[in-house]
Amino acid sequence: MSEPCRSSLPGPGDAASPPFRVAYLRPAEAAQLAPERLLACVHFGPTAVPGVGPEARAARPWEIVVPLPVLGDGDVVEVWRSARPVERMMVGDVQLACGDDVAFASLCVDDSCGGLGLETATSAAYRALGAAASASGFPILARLWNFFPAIHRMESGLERYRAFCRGRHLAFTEHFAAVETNLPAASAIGSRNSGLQVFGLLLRQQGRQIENPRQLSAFHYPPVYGPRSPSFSRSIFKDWGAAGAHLYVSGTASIVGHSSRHHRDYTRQLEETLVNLQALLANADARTGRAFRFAVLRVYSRVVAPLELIRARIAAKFGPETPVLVLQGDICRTELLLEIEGLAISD
Ligand code: 3EB
Repeated sequence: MSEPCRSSLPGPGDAASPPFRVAYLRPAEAAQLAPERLLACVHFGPTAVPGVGPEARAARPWEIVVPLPVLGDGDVVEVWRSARPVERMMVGDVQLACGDDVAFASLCVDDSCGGLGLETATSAAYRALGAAASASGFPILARLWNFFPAIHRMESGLERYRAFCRGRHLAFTEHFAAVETNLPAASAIGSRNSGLQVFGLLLRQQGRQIENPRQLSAFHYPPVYGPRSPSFSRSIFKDWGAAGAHLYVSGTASIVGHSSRHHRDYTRQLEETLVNLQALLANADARTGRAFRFAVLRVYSRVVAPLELIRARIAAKFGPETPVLVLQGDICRTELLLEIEGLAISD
């Protein structure tokens, strides 16, 4: 991204503004922003917020660091800006920034939960998140990111991603009377940092779950992929009235039905993933009467990526103006080489 997109930052007093907007900025640009309206600044690339030591860090609770390498570009900050000033609070271990209609929640826990394992750590993290969401008046989990190390390593006889899915499923089962209709859009990525990091968007009022017609819903995956299916929706639609609408699009890979396609073929996996994203957007358009386009796209690549190919294919499918961030991170199935997620908007 040679020209970070700043056009989608809201102007003050704009009645038709959605409650927040998201843009990719350079660290130096993000550092200039007044904190009052910052829901979150997610730093990609570095292992620490540049120029901010541990003590100053505590004074800047909106800063989140995801130390996945940024491919083909310098460090990038994803800025989540509220249309209104935010109120910050801690509920248990969960840091919250609350606007009028949306809140941003984040927590980072020991991914071994003091030796009990990732499954226990995950259910504890999701219990804390559910409790904080309810207590803050933003009970809807709309869009969540999950990062933890060694996603494929075996732990107590189960791959860690599958242990994570089991812990998340348990917490959702306890928290929601009906799980399948309350699942957030999500991404789950293998990282290099320690700890289980969970963060994302909470809402006061429920959005609408929209699944992908080319893919079996992940929460219906058969047991061959693990003892508990992954608890997420393919996307969540949120209508902001005169200010337009958002579609929060989960990490999407080269999966058709429930099967991974094109093992070891990067180009074909990329193409299948883009067709999946197109099908999801078309389904959202059909169901909501909107015309969605991607405001930001993020690619997670297991290997150092063919950047020219990725940018060219995304430009061809979704327009040359679409901001794209490419990160190196591990995807939840070993045969999958990449995954793409995004935020789509409509007027
Ligand atoms: C897939 O479609 C790819 O476990 O939260 C994508 C997005 C994937 C989210 C999750 C997993 C998750 O199954 C993997």
